[in-house]
Amino acid sequence: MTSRFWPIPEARHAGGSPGLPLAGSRHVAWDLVNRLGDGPDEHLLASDLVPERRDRLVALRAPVCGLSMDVPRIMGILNVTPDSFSDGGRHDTLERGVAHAHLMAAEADMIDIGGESTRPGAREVPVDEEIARTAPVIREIRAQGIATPISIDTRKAAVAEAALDAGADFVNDVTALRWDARMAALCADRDVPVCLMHSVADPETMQAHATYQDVTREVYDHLAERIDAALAAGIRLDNIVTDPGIGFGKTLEHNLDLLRRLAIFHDLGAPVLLGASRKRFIGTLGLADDAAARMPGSVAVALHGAAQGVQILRVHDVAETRQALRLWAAIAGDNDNSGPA
Ligand code: HH2
Repeated sequence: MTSRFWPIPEARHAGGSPGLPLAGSRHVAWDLVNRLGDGPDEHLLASDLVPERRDRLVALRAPVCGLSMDVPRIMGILNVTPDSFSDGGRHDTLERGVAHAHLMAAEADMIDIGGESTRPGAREVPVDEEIARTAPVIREIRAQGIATPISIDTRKAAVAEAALDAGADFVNDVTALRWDARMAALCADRDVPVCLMHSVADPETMQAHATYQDVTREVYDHLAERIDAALAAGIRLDNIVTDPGIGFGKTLEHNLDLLRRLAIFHDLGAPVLLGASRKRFIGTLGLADDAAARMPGSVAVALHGAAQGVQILRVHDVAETRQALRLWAAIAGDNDNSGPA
C-alpha cells in the first residue's frame, strides 16, 4: 500500500512553532502530517511516523550547485528563444542574452537557460538549432566572468552535453529523463544535478492529457517512479531535484491543488523546484492577460512556495522576487537571505 506523507507547514521563528524543520528549512517547520494512502486521508503527528519516514521530512537536502538548501533559492529564467510565452524574442541574440544574464546575476542564485519553448502547443526545435541558441550564450556568460550556476532547460541529451561543455552546471529536464534515452546516462556520467519535472505527453499535445483522478497523488507517484528510474541509471539522490510541473498538462484547478498540497513533495526526499512564474493561471486568476503584467501574482505564488519549504523558485522577475523573500525572511527574524550566495 502506498503511503504519501503531506506535512502541514508552519512559520518557524523564535517564539513560534515548536515543530521540526521542514527539509532542514531555516524558516519552515511542521508538526502535523496527513497520510494520503489508498483509503481516506489520515491526520497524524510527526511523532506518529516511523523514524525513517520522519527523518526524510526533516533532513536538510544536499547543496545544489554549491547552494545550501536551507533557504529558498532564486533561479532566474533566460529563454533564448523567439517564441517563449513570456520573454520570447527579448533575449534571443548573444548580446541580449548575456546582458540579461548580467542583470539577473546580481540577484539570482542560478540562471536557467532554455532554447526551446515548452509552452502549450509549442513545436519541437531541431537539436542543432537548440545548441546554436544556448551553448554560445553560456560560453560567453562564463567568458565575461559571471560565476552564477547555470542550468540548461532541455529534454535533449546533445543539447545538455553541449551546454555542460560550455559551462553549465545543472540539467533541467521537463520530461524527467523520459524524452531522450541518453539523458539519464549523461547526467550520471557527468555527476551533475538534474531536475525531474512532472509532465504528460509533449508540449504540442499535453493540454489534451490534463485528466487525473487526484492530480497531487498522481504527480507524486510519477515523480517517485522517475526518481527510482534516475537512481537505477546511476544518478545520485543528492543530485536529484523534483518539480510538480505547474501548467504542464494541468488545468487551473489542477495547478491550485498542486500548490495547496505542495509540501507533499518533500516526502520524496529531494529539493523541490517550483516554476509558476507568469503562467496562464496567474493571468486568469489575477486578471492579467499580458504575461509581463503577471509579476505581482507570480511573486505571491513564489512566496507561497517559500512558505511551503520550496528550495528553488524558477522566476522571470528576479529582483522583485528577491525583495519579497528578503521581507519574508526578515519577518522570520533572519537577515541572512539577503542575496545570492
Ligand atoms: N516551466 C517552463 C519551462 N521550464 N522547468 C521546470 N523545471 N519547471 C517549470 O515549471 C518550467 C520549466 C515554462 O516556462 P517558460 O520557460 O517561461 O516558457 P517557455 O517554455 O515558453 O519557454
